Amino acid sequence: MFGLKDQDLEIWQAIKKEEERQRDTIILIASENYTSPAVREAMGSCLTHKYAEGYPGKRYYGGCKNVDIVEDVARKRLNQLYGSKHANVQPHSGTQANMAVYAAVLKPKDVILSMDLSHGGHLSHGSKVNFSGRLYRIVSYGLNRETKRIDYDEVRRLAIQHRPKLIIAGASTYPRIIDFKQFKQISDEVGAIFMVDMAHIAGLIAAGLHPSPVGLADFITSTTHKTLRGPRGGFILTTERYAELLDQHLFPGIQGGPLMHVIAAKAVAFKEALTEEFKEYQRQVVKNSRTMAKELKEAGFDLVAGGTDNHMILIDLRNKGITGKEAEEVLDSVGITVNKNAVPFEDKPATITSGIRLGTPLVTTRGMLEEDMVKIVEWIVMALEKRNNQTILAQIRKEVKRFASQFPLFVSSPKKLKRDEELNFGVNVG
Ligand code: DSN
Repeated sequence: MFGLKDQDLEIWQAIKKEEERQRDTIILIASENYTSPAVREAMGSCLTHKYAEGYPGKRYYGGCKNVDIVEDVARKRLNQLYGSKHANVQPHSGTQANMAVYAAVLKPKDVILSMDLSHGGHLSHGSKVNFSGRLYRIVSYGLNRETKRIDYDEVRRLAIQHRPKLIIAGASTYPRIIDFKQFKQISDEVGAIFMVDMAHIAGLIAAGLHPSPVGLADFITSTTHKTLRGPRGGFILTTERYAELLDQHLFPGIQGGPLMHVIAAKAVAFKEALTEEFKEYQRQVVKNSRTMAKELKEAGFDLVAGGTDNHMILIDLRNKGITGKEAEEVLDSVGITVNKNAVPFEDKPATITSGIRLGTPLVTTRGMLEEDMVKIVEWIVMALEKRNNQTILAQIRKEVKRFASQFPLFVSSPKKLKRDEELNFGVNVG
C-alpha cells in the first residue's frame, strides 16, 4: 500500500507547500480558521465511504447504523450548544443552508429584505450574480452613511414599503454587534419570516460574546468553519414549527447524500465548542481584534464603524492613497494574508476595492495574544507605508516568517501555550 507521497507526488507537494504557507505566514482572513487534530481525524475517516441519504432512522441505504449515531450526536450537541429545538447538520456549506431555507418558505419572485453585498452582506443573500438574486426579488438595506452601522429605521421603512416574505440579518463584513431583537420586531410588524445567517459570529454566539438569535429567528443558518472552528460545512437551526418542512427541503430538496465524514467532524467541533477552553479562545479572539483595531487607529487608519465588537476589522484605505487590491498584494508579499474588501459607499470595482478586511480567529487559534497583535500591526503599517522599498519589505518578510513559524497551528485555548518555554521571540521591526 502506497502513501500519498508515493502515489501522487504532485498533490503531496502542493499540500506540503500549503502546510508551509499556513505555518510561515500570518493569516488574517476573517472567515478562516485552523481545526483541531481530532476534527481532522474525523474528516479523514472511513465515513467518507458511506452513502446515507435521508436522516437517522429513515435512510435510503442499508448499513447506516454507525452513521446514524454520528448524525444524532451532532444534532444533539448542536442543540445543546445554542439552546435550539431542531438542528439540521447536513448542509454542505453556508450557501446550501441558505438555499434550503429559501426553498422551504419562498416561491420564485417572493421578496427578500437583506443586507447589500457592497455594505457587508453575503453573495447568497440576493446578489444579482447568485441564484438568490436571480430567483427572488431582492430589496437591500445598507449602513448609515455617518455611523457605518446598520440603519434599523431604514430596515423598518423598507420592510413596511416592500412587505418582504423573508427578512435576513447577518453579514460577511460587519464588525459590530447585530441587534437581532430589532430585526425580530420589524419582521413581526410586517409579518415576515425572520432568518439569521450567523456564519461569521457562530463561535462568538456559542461563547456568549454576541447576543444569540435563538428564540427570535425562525431559521438560523451558519457555516461551521469560521469562528466556530469546525470543518468546512454548514448547519441550520429552526423551531419545531418548521423542522419537518426544512428537513424535506434540504434533503431531498436541494442535496443528495450527506457528507458523513464532515458531519462527524462537525460533531467533534461542537463538543469542543461546549468547553470552557473554547470560551476562553473566543474571548481572546475579541481581545485580539480590539487590540488590533486600537493600534490601527493610532496609526491613522480609518476603521469602518469606528472599530470592532467581534473578530473582524474593515479598514477604509482611502485616506492612505492605496487601494484594497494593492494593500492585499503588498501584505501578501511580506507574508501577511488579508482580503481586499469593498467598503460601504464604495466607488471602486469589486476587483480593486478601497478596503481590506482583517480577522483574528486564525492567529488566536495559534495562541497569539494582544502583544502579538501590536507586532502584527507594526508590520502592516510599515509594509504599507514603505511599499515601494523592496529592502524593507524583504526584511519584514523575514521577520514575519521567523515569528509565525514558532507558533503551532492549533492550540485549544491561548493559555495552553507556555510562551516563554515554547517560543523564542526576539523579533524587532524597523
Ligand atoms: N466568503 C466568506 C467570507 O469570506 O466571509 C463568506 O462565505
